[in-house]
Amino acid sequence: MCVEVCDRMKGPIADLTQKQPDFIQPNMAQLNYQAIEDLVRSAGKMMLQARVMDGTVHQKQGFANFFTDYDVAIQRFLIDGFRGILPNAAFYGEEETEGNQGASAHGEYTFYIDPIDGTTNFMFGYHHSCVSVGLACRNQIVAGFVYNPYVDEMYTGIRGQGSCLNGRKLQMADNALRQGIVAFGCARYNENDTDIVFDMAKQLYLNSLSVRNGGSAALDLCRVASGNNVAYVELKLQPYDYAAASVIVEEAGGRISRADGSAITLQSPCSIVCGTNTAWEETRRIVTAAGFLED
Ligand code: 2AM
Ligand code: CA
Repeated sequence: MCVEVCDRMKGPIADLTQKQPDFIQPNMAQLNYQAIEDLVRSAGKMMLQARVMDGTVHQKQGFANFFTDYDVAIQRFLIDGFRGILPNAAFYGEEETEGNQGASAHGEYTFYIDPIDGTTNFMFGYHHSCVSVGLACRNQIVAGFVYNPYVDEMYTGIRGQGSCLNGRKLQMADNALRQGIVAFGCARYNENDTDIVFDMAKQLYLNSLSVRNGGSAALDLCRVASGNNVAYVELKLQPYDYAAASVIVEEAGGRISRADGSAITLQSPCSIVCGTNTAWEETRRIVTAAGFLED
């Protein structure tokens, strides 16, 4: 439960007047958000106990596209648990496990699950990975849960009720690019855009305090919500990478969209630009100037 606004977040408050789409109010009686949060936290603890050894790492299609036995085990654990919390829900997860319907998931409620976001970090001991779970009601994300077990940080966002970090309410100040750190993602499976990514990264670097490449889209998005970063961009991500964090960012007063400013998609991959109102606009201009065009 959220209790107060972090000191760091005080300052000019983001202008929310530009973006208040009608959103679905799910039947709250059906939803046990605390049970979902508890399960996500338990899944995170499974990451802490994992020992990534030879034989537990596997390759998916494409270069440097890995999954481990732990990605699969955690997704199984989550789907089993969510079935008990919200019977008849559909599942769009990253891994191929029983119950995962992928992009064809279609239901009154759909869980978007990335059991380990930041799998490469997880494999190489970076201690910067998370469990990411978004819940959609009739194709609109209504709640998001992102848990980093290494630092015991739980981000939550409930549509219309705000977002929190470990129970403290988040409210972003409207800082410009030059006032903060910008993270960008560049997954190796998206090599077509390599030149654009690094042209863009150079401009972000020159127009901000500095740049970072965190390796976990969900955590980089949540760092914007908490005010620790001012913007985030990645040119191709899957819905389970950003679904949960999208509501956390928006409820903290931030912006998230595709690079051209249009709404993010939940059935197919898209580019993601996120930031304070000001930094989001500045970042989108830089991405466009670097020559990026959405597929
Ligand atoms: P992952 O660790 O769950 O794979 C890093 O640039 C970001 O891109 C991470 O959030 C990472 O998520 C994501 N990413 C990397 N390769 C991916 C793939 N093949 N499919 C979806 N997301 C991917
Ligand atoms: Ca993953």
